[in-house]
Amino acid sequence: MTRLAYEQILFDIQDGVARITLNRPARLNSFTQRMHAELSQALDVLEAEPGLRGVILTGAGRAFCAGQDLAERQSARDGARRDLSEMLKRWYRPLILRLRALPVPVICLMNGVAAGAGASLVLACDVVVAAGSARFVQAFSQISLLPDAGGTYFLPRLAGQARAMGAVLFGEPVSAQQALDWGLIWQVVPDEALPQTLADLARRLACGPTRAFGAAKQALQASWSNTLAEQIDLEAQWQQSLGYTEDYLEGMRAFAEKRPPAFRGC
Ligand code: T3D
Repeated sequence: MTRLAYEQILFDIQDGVARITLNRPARLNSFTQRMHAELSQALDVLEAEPGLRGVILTGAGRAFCAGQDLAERQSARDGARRDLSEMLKRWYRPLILRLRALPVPVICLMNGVAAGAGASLVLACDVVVAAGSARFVQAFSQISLLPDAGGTYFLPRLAGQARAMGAVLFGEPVSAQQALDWGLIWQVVPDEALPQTLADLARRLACGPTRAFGAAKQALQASWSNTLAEQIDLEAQWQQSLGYTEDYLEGMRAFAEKRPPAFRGC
């Protein structure tokens, strides 16, 4: 398969932590087919990376992501109608499912506005830290669509049905503080603290108990559809496996020696 040069994303891995930056700032990092292809290629790399310890996803410039690039949709101008499910099946579905399935935390550093499928992408991440000026816009109803890329799955589960319906139908922006209050995100930080926050998050992932993080991610996802009994059984299975890891032994030693643990992610 031909490898693409990364033009619409920035992608690197340092100390086992991958950083993906959506990089079309003039178009608010909206999704094109090209960006999807590059993201897909980056995910191929991540899925094959045995030393991966976490992923941080962010956007270049003032926006995180404005959803689908509407300039790629010419139907209003040329009158042609298109099957919108094609893009969703080909690109958005695998993007969301692959990020959810990665065995390491995916952290979204939401540096600015997230609209349409960009908002759904944020909600698919395991942890979201937003800049104080960031906002969610459920832009879909403005162009007579419904939320996609998992938006109708994540929104009611995280915010509750009433807030999800209000936000989706009326499309009013949801500020970072409101998103925090609604339970959509984990933290809000001042805009000027974003570079330091990125560095801190990368360090915490690089030094974290990667296997335990991955197990927690998968168990918390499974809890949305499991019964209590199934969930307790799943916890026992994961705990059995984690109990044999080097990092568990290191954690126990560090506790006994009254020092911080030095996890190696194995
Ligand atoms: O089609 C399918 O395949 C189905 C899948 C659908 C998935 C979807 O995501 S549908 C939803 C698509 N997204 C939107 O409808 C959002 C459109 N954008 C906005 O509502 C606003 O731009 C924002 C609320 C995101 C930000 O507003 P603001 O005032 O901060 O910025 P702006 O001035 O509107 O935008 C700045 C520039 O970015 C502007 O270009 P210009 O005038 O400077 O040349 C604007 O046209 C451009 N831009 C913003 N969003 C998009 C975009 N260009 C292309 N596609 C966009 N989505």
